[in-house]
Amino acid sequence: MATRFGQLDSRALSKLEKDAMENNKSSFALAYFTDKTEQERKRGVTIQTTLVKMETKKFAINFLDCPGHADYIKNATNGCKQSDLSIVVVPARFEASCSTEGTLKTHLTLAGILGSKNFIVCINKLDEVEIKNENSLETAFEAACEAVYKFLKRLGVKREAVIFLPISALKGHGAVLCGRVDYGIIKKGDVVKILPVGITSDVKSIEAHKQSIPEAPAGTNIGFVLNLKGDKTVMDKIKTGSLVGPSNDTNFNLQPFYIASCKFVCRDSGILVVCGNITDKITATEAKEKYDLDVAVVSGDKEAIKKSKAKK
Ligand SMILES: Nc1nc2c(ncn2[C@@H]2O[C@H](COP(=O)(O)OP(=O)(O)OP(=O)(O)O)[C@@H](O)[C@H]2O)c(=O)[nH]1
Ligand SMILES: [Mg+2]
Repeated sequence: MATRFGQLDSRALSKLEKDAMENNKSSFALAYFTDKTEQERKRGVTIQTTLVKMETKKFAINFLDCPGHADYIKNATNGCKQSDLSIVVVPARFEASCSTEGTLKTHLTLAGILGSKNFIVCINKLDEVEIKNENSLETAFEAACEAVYKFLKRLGVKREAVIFLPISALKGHGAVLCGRVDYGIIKKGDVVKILPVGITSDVKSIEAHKQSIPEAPAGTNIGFVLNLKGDKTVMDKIKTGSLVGPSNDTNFNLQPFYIASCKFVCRDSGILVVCGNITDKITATEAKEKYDLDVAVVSGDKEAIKKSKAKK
């Protein structure tokens, strides 16, 4: 959120990474954004409630990061009593948090009693859930949602007042790309290349109409997960309008290829399907001026672009 709202640019993030590394706490770099005191940073625990202001065109949001540790519930109360909406982060392996020793119930009760009418429940650390079969992530997510909602229901919170989000805050859980297969067949396990960035990855899973499918022929609208290991720098390079095709076809001009626009787990999606056979050159400027594409499309079939724009 802080990155999106312009509060944390790459320079500031590098500084946090450096500070966290110096304390042997490199996995806490992002937490250092709101954990600012020496004690918090050395221990890797939020102690105080920290305010960060974020603004959109329409809203000014006061974002309060509250501590989760049992010793600092008093400090969390200060944050809870000022909140209209609570974002609750629960690990996908939720058992400890939901047990009588865990603090989740206390936090939800505080938030509910002290002012929050609405909740966003983020089920986090999905990367830690062992993938035993294709549905296991979904099953883990749903089980965690159910466990959390049990508490909220007792507080009289309606189901419609809760948004449940699957997240993997540290690394992301692979990139999910969406688009329409225009040519050929895309199969689970295929090694594909994304243009223009030239990133190669294998296809971990394919979904159509919320069902996992082993392959998708031309004409299918699909979402497919790439095995990018949540590498943010790589994922940020994949933009709306990217092309996805077989990795062994260096130009994508001989073989059939797939087209895709991009979205990521837990990010807003800007979906736009672009391009067709690459038979003609088109520059990024031309793409912007003629077709209003924000990507550095290096080459593409102008007719196909026109067609896909018309389809939107
Ligand atoms: N594997 C994994 N670890 C994560 C994820 N998100 C956070 N962590 C790790 O969990 C640890 C705690 O992260 P924090 O951001 O401090 O968690 P918090 O909820 O703010 O904790 P407190 O405020 O101290 O209660 C750090 O080591 C993070 O790197 C995730 O998605 N996956
Ligand atoms: Mg914290």
